[in-house]
Amino acid sequence: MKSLLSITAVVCMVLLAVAPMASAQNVLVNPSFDDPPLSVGAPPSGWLPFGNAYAEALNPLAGFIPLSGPGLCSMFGSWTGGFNVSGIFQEFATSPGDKWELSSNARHWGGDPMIGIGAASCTPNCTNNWVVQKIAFFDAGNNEIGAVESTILDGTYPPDVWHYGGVILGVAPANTVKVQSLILYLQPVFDGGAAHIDDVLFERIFNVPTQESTWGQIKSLYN
Ligand SMILES: [Ca+2]
Repeated sequence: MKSLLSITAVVCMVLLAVAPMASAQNVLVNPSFDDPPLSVGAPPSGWLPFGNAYAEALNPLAGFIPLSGPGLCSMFGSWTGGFNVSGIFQEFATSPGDKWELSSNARHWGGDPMIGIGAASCTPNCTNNWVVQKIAFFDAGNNEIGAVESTILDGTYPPDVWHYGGVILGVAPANTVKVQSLILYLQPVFDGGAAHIDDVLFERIFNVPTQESTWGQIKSLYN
């Protein structure tokens, strides 16, 4: 028969073994766009930008009101006349089955607003701009093999306030070697308006054992 001391020790070991793995943490560099340089035309430090996407410092006269810290990311269309995309992303190694969550915050300024769906300029053919947060998975050939995304801003969102975009979850499909977290500004034609982004959270989610399975392992020590 096991001594009480040894059982206690084993139970403690089991509890440690089944405790949640290291809690998920934000893997993004400069997730709040507060790292320098914060100047007109500067790319957001730590991010890979394309099209029109820039770090901006607090400047109420230009509509730059960060959600937190001294900076934010501002993005807008490229005005090419055809469908175009501006944005920012960061990428990380990952494996099939890995779970990733992304959330972000977006705002547009009343002095340079995006146009709402249903506005006069939206008829008969709506060409309004919108912004999405996106998780994309890639194989070794750099082919996008899976993605999830959600709209975080368009002209129907009230201006001059921050909007939390909610959380999206992506699970890496077979053959995944890389994941990207992206914020994308989509401009179908010529509509204007800038989107401001702040406080992006991208984290790998680890499975946490259920209470039932934990208790089951502890009970097994006494059988
Ligand atoms: Ca910030």
